[in-house]
Amino acid sequence: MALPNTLRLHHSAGSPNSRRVRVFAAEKGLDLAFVSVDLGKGEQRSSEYRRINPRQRVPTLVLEDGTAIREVLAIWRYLEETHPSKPLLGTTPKEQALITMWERQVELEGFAPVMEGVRNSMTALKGRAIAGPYDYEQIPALVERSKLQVANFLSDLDARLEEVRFVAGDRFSAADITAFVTIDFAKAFAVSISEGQRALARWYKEVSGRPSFKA
Ligand SMILES: N[C@@H](CCC(=O)N[C@@H](CS)C(=O)NCC(=O)O)C(=O)O
Repeated sequence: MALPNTLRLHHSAGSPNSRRVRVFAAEKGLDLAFVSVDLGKGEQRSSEYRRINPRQRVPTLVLEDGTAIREVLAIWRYLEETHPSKPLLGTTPKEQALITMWERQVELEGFAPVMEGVRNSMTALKGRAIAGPYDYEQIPALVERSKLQVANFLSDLDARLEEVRFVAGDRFSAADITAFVTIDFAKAFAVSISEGQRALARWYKEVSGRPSFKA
């Protein structure tokens, strides 16, 4: 469904959180107007962007009336409610609860540790270990723990995918989006699917064939 692109998504090409929204929108066939925020140049901290998002992070979805919605989960919820066809957050109460449960598990046990590891190790992020309005020094000791958490996450996900086709069950959902983005993001952190993780490799191959993941 191509809609007039009156919804503006402020995003960054290299930001995994932005990608979670771009893929979600692409799955639904939504034609958003993309506004690029260059994180390397610190555009998220400019006074112009702070007027849109005082938390100085991407992504932010700006509606026709100027309302700014930040936080991936809030943006997803808005897009799902306003464009319910091709549901990604579930339709029945049970399905919605299970997708939320799996998506949160993936975010907390996979995505967040990758983010923590990357932010505490990259030279370019020195003094910026946590995204947002405040500066925090890196804690290098966290990096090894993050790698361990990510390895455990991949192993748990492999076991889950031995039982089901997609992360939350038999249908593709937002939980798959976060899981896939996490695994791609983890490559920057030198952690990837290992040889014996066949179910995870099968799922990754299937999901990577979806055109939305080019977004
Ligand atoms: N909880 C936020 C996280 C957003 C976030 O951390 N975005 C990162 C990019 S992936 C960011 O804006 N970083 C800016 C910075 O590092 O200064 C969400 O769900 O949108």
